[in-house]
Order: sequence, then C-alpha cells, then structure tokens
Amino acid sequence: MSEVTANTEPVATRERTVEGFVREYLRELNFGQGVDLSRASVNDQYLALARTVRHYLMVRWLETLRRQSELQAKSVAYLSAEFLLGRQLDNALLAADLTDIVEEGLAGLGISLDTLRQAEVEPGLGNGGLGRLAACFIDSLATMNVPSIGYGIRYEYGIFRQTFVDGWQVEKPDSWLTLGSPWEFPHPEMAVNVSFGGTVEDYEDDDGTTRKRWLPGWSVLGVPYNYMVPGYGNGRVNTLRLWSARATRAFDLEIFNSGDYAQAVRAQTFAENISKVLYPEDSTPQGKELRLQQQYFFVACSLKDFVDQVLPKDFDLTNLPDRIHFQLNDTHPVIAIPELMRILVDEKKWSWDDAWSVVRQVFSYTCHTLLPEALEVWSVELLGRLLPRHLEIIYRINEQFLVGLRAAYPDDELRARRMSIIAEFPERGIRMAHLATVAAVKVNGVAALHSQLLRDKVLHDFAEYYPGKFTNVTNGITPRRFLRLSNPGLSGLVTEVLGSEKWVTDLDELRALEPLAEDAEFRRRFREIKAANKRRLVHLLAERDGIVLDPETMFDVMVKRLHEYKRQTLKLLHVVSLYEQITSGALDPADVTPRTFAFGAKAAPGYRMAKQIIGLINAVGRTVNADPAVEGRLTVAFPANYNVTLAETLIPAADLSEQISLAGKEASGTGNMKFMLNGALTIGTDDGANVEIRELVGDENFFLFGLTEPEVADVVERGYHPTSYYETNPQLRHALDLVASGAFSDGDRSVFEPVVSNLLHEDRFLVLADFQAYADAQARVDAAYADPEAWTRSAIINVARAGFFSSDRSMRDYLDRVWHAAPVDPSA
Ligand code: 26W
Repeated sequence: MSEVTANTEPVATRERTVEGFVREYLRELNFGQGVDLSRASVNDQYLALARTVRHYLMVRWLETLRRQSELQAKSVAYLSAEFLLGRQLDNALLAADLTDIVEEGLAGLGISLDTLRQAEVEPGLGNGGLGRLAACFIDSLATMNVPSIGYGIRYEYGIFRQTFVDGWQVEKPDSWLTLGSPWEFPHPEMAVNVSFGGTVEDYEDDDGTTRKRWLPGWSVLGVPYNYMVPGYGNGRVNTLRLWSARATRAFDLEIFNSGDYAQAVRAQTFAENISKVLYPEDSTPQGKELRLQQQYFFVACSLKDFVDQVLPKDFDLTNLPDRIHFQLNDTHPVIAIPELMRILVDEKKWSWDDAWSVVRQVFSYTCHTLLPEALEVWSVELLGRLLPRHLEIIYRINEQFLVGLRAAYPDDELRARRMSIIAEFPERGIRMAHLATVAAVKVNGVAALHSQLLRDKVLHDFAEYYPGKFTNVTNGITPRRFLRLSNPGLSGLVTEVLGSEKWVTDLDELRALEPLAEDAEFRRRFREIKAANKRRLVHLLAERDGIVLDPETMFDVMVKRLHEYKRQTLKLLHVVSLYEQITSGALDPADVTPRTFAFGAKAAPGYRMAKQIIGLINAVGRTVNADPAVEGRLTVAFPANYNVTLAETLIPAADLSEQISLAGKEASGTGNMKFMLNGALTIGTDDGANVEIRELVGDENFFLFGLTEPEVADVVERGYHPTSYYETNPQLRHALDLVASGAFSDGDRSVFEPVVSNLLHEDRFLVLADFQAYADAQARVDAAYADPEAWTRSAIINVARAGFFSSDRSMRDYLDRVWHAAPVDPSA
C-alpha cells in the first residue's frame, strides 16, 4: 500500500498497535515537528506526541460532528467565560485508550511518557471553582453522549503564575501558548464579526413598521479555536469552541487609507486586547470596560456561530427551544439574552413578542455565589456606550417585567424597586442576575443549601414571583481526572476489587467498597496507597519548590482561592496557637500529632487583605519550620502557584481536607468532593456541599464544627463583637498577640497589623467566633488519627459514598430538571 492511500484511511482503526503508534509518532516528529529523534527536545517530543494522540481521536471527532448534524437532537450549549481545563495529554490518552501502547512505544524509543507529561503547560483559562466546574461538565457531557458544545474565550494569558518574593505574592504572566499548543484547531476562515459602540436609529421597513437599526462604532473578528472534548470509553468527541479576537479587515484598510501606520497598528492591538488576558478577580467584579467587552465578544460570537453555522441553513428559529438550551455559567454570559433578542427582532425582523417567547425558553442561569458583592452590576453609562442597542432592549425587557410585577403586587413600589433589572444606587446599573432570572427557564444554585439560600434570601422576591423557576443542581467532579488519572494506586485497587472499570462512568459502583472497610487486609492496602501518594507529593514538592516534608506526618490540606470568607486565617490561627502553646511550654510537643499544614491559594492581585494573609502564612511557615522546638511536629507548606496540575498530586496525598468557610458563604465547593473521593476526611462547617457530604458519610466520619447559617445570621443581627472572643479566650488571645508582636516579621509589629486589626475590629467572616469550635474539632481529628484502623475505615467510607458527587450525576440532574434533553444513542 502506498503512503498516499494509507493516509486516507482512519488511523484509529488501523494503527492501534505499538508498532503502528511508533510509526505515526516518528512521522509526526519528522514531518510535523521537523526534527529527527536524535535532535528532538523534550518539547518537540511532547508536541509530536500530542499531535499523534489527537490524530487517533480525529476520526471519532469527525464522526461525532457528522452524526450530530444528521440527528439534530436537542443539544446543550454551555456558555462560560472560564474553562479551567488542566493538562490535556493524559486525559486524551485515557479517552483514546492508548496509554499502554504509547508508554511502551515511547519506552522503545528511549523516551519516558512521564517526562513528556510534565512538559505540558496547563491551559489555566479560569480562576477556580467556576472554571474547573465547566471543565468537569463538558467531560461528563461527552462521556454521557450528550450532544453539546462549550463556548468560551481563548485567553492568550490565563490565570497568572504566582510566585513568592520574601513570602509576598508576585504575579507573573501565564504565557501558556509560547511553546505551542497542540490541542487547538484554529479556524480563521470561520471568523465572525462582533460590533461595539455607535448609535441606534429608527427607520421604517418595507411594510411601514418602525424598526431599530444599530449603527456600530467599531467591530472585531472572533476566530474560533476548536478543542476536542473526548468522552471516556464511548468513542464520542465533543467540541469546546473558544474565541480569539482579531482586528477586522477594516483596520488593515486603514493602514492604506489613512497613511497613519502606527495608528492602524494601535487599532489592531486594541482589538486583540479583548481576548488577551483572563481577569484574575474571583468574586469581586471590577466593572471594567474590557471585561464587558470580553463578555459580549464571546457571547455574540457563540450565538452567531450557533445560528449561522451549527443550525442547518433552512432552520426555522421558532423551533429553537426544541433544538438548543443555552446554559449561562453565572452572570458573565448573561448579555446573551438581549443579544438573542437583537438578532431576532432587528436582524430577523420578528415582532418583539414572538422573539421574547422564544428567548424565554432557551436560557437557564446558574448562580455560583452568595456574596452580594459578587453579583455583577454594569453601569448604565458603560453598557449604553458599548452596547447601546442592548441597553434599549434591556430597558424594554424591564418595563414589560415591571408591568407584570405591578399587576401581581399592586401598591408595592418597594418590591418593584428591589426586583427591577435596573438599580438606581449607587449609580444606575444593570443587575445581570435579575436580567438572567427574568429571562431564564430555570435558575439553579450549586448545592442544596446554596439553592435554599438563593430562594430564601438572595433572590427571595423572584422565588416568590416565579415559583417553579428555582431548582438545585449540586455540583460534581469528573471521576476520570480526579480519581482514575490522578490516583492510579487507588484506581487500581478499586478496579481490582470491583472486578471492572465500570465505576469510572458509574461512580455509585464505589458503594460496593463499603463492606471492605471492615476488612483488615483491604485497609492495609488502602493505607499503603495513601502513604505512596504522600511520598509522591513529597517528591514533587522537593523538586518543584525545594520544600522538604515528612511523609509520615498527617497531611492537613487547604487549597482554594484566597478569600476572607473561606477563612484561611482560621487554619493559620490554629497553627499559630499550637506553635505558641508548644513554645510557651503549655503543650508538650510529644502530645502533638505530627502534622504538615499545607496551603495552596492565589489572591486576586488587587485584593489587599488576601495578599496580606498570603504573606502571613509564609511568614508563619518560615518561623515555624525553622524552630527546633516544634521540629517533627509542626510544618507549614505553601507551594506557590496552586493549579489543576498540582491539585492532581496534592489531593490524593491528603489525610485531612479543610472546608472551613463561614456557613452560608461557600456556594458549594468542589475541592471538598475531590478530597472525599480520594479518601481524605473532612473538617468543615455546615456550608455548601459539605452539608451533603456529611449527610452521606454520617457525623462519625466527618469533623463538623462552627456556627450554622441561621446562627451566623443571628449573631450578625444581634451585633458581632470579635474583641469579646479575644478577651475571653486565652489561647486565641495568645495566638493573635504573637502575630501582633512581630514574632513572624522580625519584630516589626506593623507588617501584619492590618490582618490582626481586621480580625479584632471587623472580622466580617466570624473567624474569632468559630476559633474555639475549630480547635476542638482539630483535637477530635488528632484523637481519631491516633487510631489508624478507625481512620482508614472512615476514609474508605468516604470514598465508597462519593458516587453522588460525580459530575455525571450533575449532568443527569441538569438534563432532567433544566435542559429537558437526553443523551443520544451512541450506536445510532
Ligand atoms: C469577577 C466577578 C466574579 C464573580 C463571581 C468572578 C467569578 C465569580 C464566581 C462565581 C466565583 C466562583 O468560582 N464561585 C465558585 O463556584 C464553584 C462552582 O459552582 C463553587 O463550588 C464555589 O463554592 C464558588 O465559590
């Protein structure tokens, strides 16, 4: 067979052998990467491998696309400003079932697969929970054969790389694209135009109706970059389509016409800025113009793409609700609502009412927060300047909404003002959560407690007005990445004792492990795996950060964004308190369980208190780790730049999972689920999905502490005085005094004064109120850890009952409760 004909056949069906792979790989290295093996750098080897693997998935991708356009089944479009994907190689190998072949083939060439794995720079296109959730969801949708597409932004720079200088966070750009990004498929020929600014005018159309015409001021191009989203073990490959901004041809023409070359180039840069960088703010919107540009940019690209490219040419848009559901991941894509109105009314010339009746059937909105300051409000001035037609449309939606509202609640102007899409104070602004709620088919929270609080508090008026619109879908995590790939030891054991890998797509299968909690030999193996995972982490941190840890200690881990409501300071105060007690002689070090207190957290660059807290954690670590008085007992580890890649080694190594947010503030948490699935026990408040974790494992397998949400509300209502806790609790006082004394800042009392004084005089998140309860719970942890058999039994029960937290289950819930769509038959 000649090379030419051979290449027209699907690689996947032909070359699934070690020899076949090696042939493909060398071809890619030589002809794709342009090097021969003897001269190939690790990056060359990695890029060639990635491209080879993606060839194996290509046939399935094309097949999925073909079937999708044939079937025209109801689909889901997940609109999200963030997809925090993590590394792609391992997941692609798993999905293509190629890991063994590739490992063997590479070994034969003297290449270690593991070395190539480490060469991948993770695409960090998200801040934290919300972005990682989106990545888990598209993995589940592909694995469950749900016709779906993810739409987002291809940021040139993802979440910043965190470094520490003298213990303080310093941000470095995340240039994840510089060494090449083999997983993306750019399609410049499919670019779409997106407009901004300008004015709106009235005109009369042919049949005499007065219509609106948007005369934009400027526009940019959105270039789609497609990414494969391979399902596990089902041959399906879905698409993630991320948009990159380019200057339009108009800018190029300006270069010729105006003769002002520099000005034209500046215009180009201006356009391309839109997808330049991910905003690193998590939960405090800054109201920046560029951010609104990003939001409209990706949403407008996505809707246009769906309507003009994905739908068949002759599609009757009145049938849109049977064909698609757009899921809005928080308020970031909510501008899609007026955009679809604009398309239908202005471009397709529909009546307002016809358009509204379709629009209100195709969007649903997921809220991911309970912090009032995290709900986006765009100033009318800004929105009107950038999107004048959309502002008009929003006004009209609001008018119509308020008419209905006033009819339902006559003489309740206060309610109308509370619920209006337009806020009047502190300036006129568009409340994006209200707009979303008015237009959405369903509004969901992300854990049972969170959804309850949305109904009872944050969106109470709306829940009353629209009964039936509100629902819950508890978050989930993909078992592929967060157990099967990240914890080979435990995965292997589970597969062995369950007799198959069915659990990878049906995580409830883990229930069958439960009786083995009583089996001493199983416990021994389970413990040995945890110990090996701890050694693996110790090795990684030594190499990556020069951190020296003792794998024999308890690994007590808190990893998540740095935010006051998450209360990293609570854990830190406990460390300081233990340190203070030992060094003052109040506590015999021999009575202290040897522990490694690990932190991982990025702070938003503009969040001063969060950066102070990072400085303090590092300062405490420096002092504690150097003090012989606590050697072998207390160690603080704070590796910089916590990301998905680090999580994959850190989480499987944890003994104790810290989920200690102030009750009523953490919407769900998903890290909590990852730890549970990997056999860590949780110390946590009654918050977010912790509530559901505890319900599943029982009080005896969970270290609960702290005020409950109603208690918090009560304390705040009656007036909270943190100093009273300081005055009446000597351990707490000593710990705070030690920080205030400058013990961790070379005697300089001013360095951490802002943290101490905030805790003493404000303490918005009731750290001091929960301190004693937390310390008591930690004492219970110590007692439990002292009995390894009982601890292991609890850990096994945690794993066995984690099935509920599979993102496959979350997807089933969305399909049933929100999307009213179903998987397609993979064989059809
Ligand atoms: C800058 C504006 C802004 C506002 C809110 C940016 C990002 C947000 C997100 C909603 C913050 C976020 O990631 N929330 C987290 O979402 C996770 C997934 O549902 C939950 O598990 C976390 O509890 C929640 O904090």
